[in-house]
Amino acid sequence: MNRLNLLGVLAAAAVALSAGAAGAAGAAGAIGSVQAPGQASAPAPLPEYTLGEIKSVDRERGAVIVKHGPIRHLGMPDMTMRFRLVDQARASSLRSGDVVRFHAEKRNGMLVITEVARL
Ligand SMILES: [Cu+2]
Repeated sequence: MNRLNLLGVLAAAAVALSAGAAGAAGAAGAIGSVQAPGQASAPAPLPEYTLGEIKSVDRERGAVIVKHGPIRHLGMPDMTMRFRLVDQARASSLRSGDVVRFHAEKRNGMLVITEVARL
Protein backbone atom coordinates (compact mmCIF):
# COMPACT_ATOMS: atom_id res chain seq x y z
CA MET A 1 0.00 0.00 0.00
CA ASN A 2 1.48 3.32 -0.96
CA ARG A 3 1.35 6.44 1.18
CA LEU A 4 -1.61 8.06 -0.60
CA ASN A 5 -3.71 4.90 -0.27
CA LEU A 6 -2.80 4.80 3.40
CA LEU A 7 -3.98 8.40 3.84
CA GLY A 8 -7.26 7.52 2.12
CA VAL A 9 -7.85 4.58 4.44
CA LEU A 10 -6.96 6.70 7.48
CA ALA A 11 -9.31 9.46 6.31
CA ALA A 12 -12.18 6.99 6.03
CA ALA A 13 -11.39 5.63 9.49
CA ALA A 14 -11.31 9.14 10.99
CA VAL A 15 -14.70 9.97 9.47
CA ALA A 16 -16.13 6.74 10.87
CA LEU A 17 -14.63 7.47 14.28
CA SER A 18 -15.94 11.03 14.47
CA ALA A 19 -19.39 9.92 13.27
CA GLY A 20 -19.41 7.22 15.97
CA ALA A 21 -18.36 9.69 18.65
CA ALA A 22 -21.03 12.19 17.60
CA GLY A 23 -23.65 9.43 17.65
CA ALA A 24 -22.60 8.32 21.11
CA ALA A 25 -22.62 11.90 22.42
CA GLY A 26 -26.09 12.44 20.96
CA ALA A 27 -27.42 9.27 22.58
CA ALA A 28 -25.86 10.16 25.93
CA GLY A 29 -27.43 13.61 25.73
CA ALA A 30 -30.88 12.14 25.07
CA ILE A 31 -30.68 9.66 27.94
CA GLY A 32 -28.71 11.59 30.53
CA SER A 33 -30.81 14.70 31.08
CA VAL A 34 -29.32 15.48 34.50
CA GLN A 35 -27.38 18.74 34.37
CA ALA A 36 -25.74 20.98 36.89
CA PRO A 37 -27.40 24.39 37.04
CA GLY A 38 -25.72 26.94 34.79
CA GLN A 39 -24.23 24.36 32.43
CA ALA A 40 -24.74 24.83 28.71
CA SER A 41 -27.51 22.58 27.45
CA ALA A 42 -25.94 21.77 24.08
CA PRO A 43 -22.72 19.73 24.04
CA ALA A 44 -19.78 21.54 22.47
CA PRO A 45 -19.38 20.53 18.82
CA LEU A 46 -16.64 17.98 18.29
CA PRO A 47 -13.60 19.27 16.47
CA GLU A 48 -13.19 18.06 12.93
CA TYR A 49 -9.93 16.24 12.32
CA THR A 50 -7.89 16.06 9.17
CA LEU A 51 -5.23 13.59 8.13
CA GLY A 52 -1.93 14.71 6.78
CA GLU A 53 1.73 14.04 6.34
CA ILE A 54 4.33 16.39 7.76
CA LYS A 55 6.60 17.56 4.96
CA SER A 56 8.82 19.85 7.00
CA VAL A 57 9.07 21.36 10.46
CA ASP A 58 10.07 24.93 11.31
CA ARG A 59 11.02 24.70 14.98
CA GLU A 60 12.10 28.35 15.18
CA ARG A 61 8.62 29.57 14.29
CA GLY A 62 6.58 26.64 15.58
CA ALA A 63 5.17 25.88 12.16
CA VAL A 64 4.85 22.88 9.88
CA ILE A 65 4.26 22.24 6.22
CA VAL A 66 1.60 19.57 5.88
CA LYS A 67 0.28 17.64 2.91
CA HIS A 68 -3.32 17.35 4.06
CA GLY A 69 -6.62 15.87 2.98
CA PRO A 70 -9.75 17.99 2.44
CA ILE A 71 -10.72 20.24 5.38
CA ARG A 72 -14.47 20.72 5.08
CA HIS A 73 -14.94 23.33 7.80
CA LEU A 74 -12.32 25.53 6.14
CA GLY A 75 -13.58 24.81 2.62
CA MET A 76 -10.15 23.53 1.63
CA PRO A 77 -9.36 20.76 -0.84
CA ASP A 78 -6.35 18.53 -0.29
CA MET A 79 -3.08 20.42 -0.67
CA THR A 80 0.34 21.01 0.81
CA MET A 81 0.58 24.14 2.95
CA ARG A 82 2.06 25.77 6.03
CA PHE A 83 0.33 26.03 9.40
CA ARG A 84 1.43 27.64 12.65
CA LEU A 85 1.02 25.47 15.73
CA VAL A 86 -0.91 27.05 18.62
CA ASP A 87 1.42 25.10 20.90
CA GLN A 88 4.66 26.08 19.19
CA ALA A 89 6.80 23.79 21.35
CA ARG A 90 4.90 20.87 19.81
CA ALA A 91 6.96 21.37 16.64
CA SER A 92 9.97 19.82 18.36
CA SER A 93 8.17 16.46 18.63
CA LEU A 94 7.18 16.34 14.96
CA ARG A 95 9.32 15.04 12.12
CA SER A 96 9.16 15.20 8.37
CA GLY A 97 7.34 12.05 7.20
CA ASP A 98 5.08 11.76 10.27
CA VAL A 99 1.49 10.86 9.44
CA VAL A 100 -0.73 12.91 11.72
CA ARG A 101 -4.32 13.64 12.60
CA PHE A 102 -4.85 17.32 13.34
CA HIS A 103 -7.43 20.00 13.87
CA ALA A 104 -6.96 23.32 12.07
CA GLU A 105 -8.92 26.51 12.41
CA LYS A 106 -8.74 30.21 11.63
CA ARG A 107 -7.64 32.42 14.51
CA ASN A 108 -7.10 36.15 14.01
CA GLY A 109 -7.19 35.62 10.27
CA MET A 110 -4.43 33.00 10.40
CA LEU A 111 -4.74 29.26 9.92
CA VAL A 112 -3.42 27.40 12.93
CA ILE A 113 -3.23 23.82 14.16
CA THR A 114 -4.80 23.54 17.60
CA GLU A 115 -4.26 19.80 18.09
CA VAL A 116 -2.00 17.30 16.41
CA ALA A 117 -1.37 13.61 17.08
CA ARG A 118 1.00 11.25 15.33
CA LEU A 119 -0.62 8.10 13.96
CU1 LIG B 1 -4.75 23.65 3.04
